[in-house]
Amino acid sequence: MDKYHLILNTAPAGYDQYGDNIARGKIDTFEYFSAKVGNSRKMMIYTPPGYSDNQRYNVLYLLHGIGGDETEWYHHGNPQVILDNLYAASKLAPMIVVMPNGRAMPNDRAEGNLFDTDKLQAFEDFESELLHEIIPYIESNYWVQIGRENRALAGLSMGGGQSLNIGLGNLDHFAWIGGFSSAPNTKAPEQLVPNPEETTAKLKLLWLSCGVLDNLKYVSDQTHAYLDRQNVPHIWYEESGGHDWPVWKNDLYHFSQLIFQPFQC
Ligand code: FER
Repeated sequence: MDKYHLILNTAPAGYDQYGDNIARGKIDTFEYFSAKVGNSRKMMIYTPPGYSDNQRYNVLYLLHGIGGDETEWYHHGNPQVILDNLYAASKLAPMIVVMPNGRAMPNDRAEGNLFDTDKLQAFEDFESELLHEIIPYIESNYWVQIGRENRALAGLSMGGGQSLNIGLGNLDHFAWIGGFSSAPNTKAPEQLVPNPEETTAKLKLLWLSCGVLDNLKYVSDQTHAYLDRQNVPHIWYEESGGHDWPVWKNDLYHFSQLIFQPFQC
């Protein structure tokens, strides 16, 4: 058994079902003008039950895959249901969840050939929009705490690769990072973590997960193997399933409970 392998139970039945008689958060769409892209863009934002200016919230930036846009988590993952249920069970630290569009280009819809060079480049270009426009927008419009330990970045597939690339490349911005079934846009491990000691000192959580039936699992395997060799603490969660929503919903269920609080596994 390698050092950082984690066995977690799959989320319990009902975790993604609308709970009766529980407090609910809100999920809405916000439009903003992106100077980077040069037009109006959208993101979805979940605020938790009881969201108010009585406290300051952490922020999870949650990214979609190559076939999606800012609505993908909402349409396929029901994050607001999963998170409402976890709040009702007192399992989460207070956080808002921001679901931006990770394809930073004028037509940011998931249409045409999703592997076109300009579309793949737009997933790279998103880094500067996230750091210089989206985060400042959120921090000036929501009751949030500002600082690396109050920001998490996670995503699925293409968004998993973005989270690892952007998160590990900007540890002054993020302390909690998750790659779910990360795609081949993930940088080579030596580029992701060129200085293992520095990364280890700054990280609060690095999470890697992938379904055992996923054809892209080699990406996570090689990232995990390097982190293991370099003694960089991380969670490595191999779960049942393929490149699909039951896996990513299960990842959100677990990852959301680990961030912004003392390690509880
Ligand atoms: C690839 C295969 C899959 C790739 C990206 C993906 C950039 C993304 C999949 C997804 O987001 O679901 O070769 O290269």
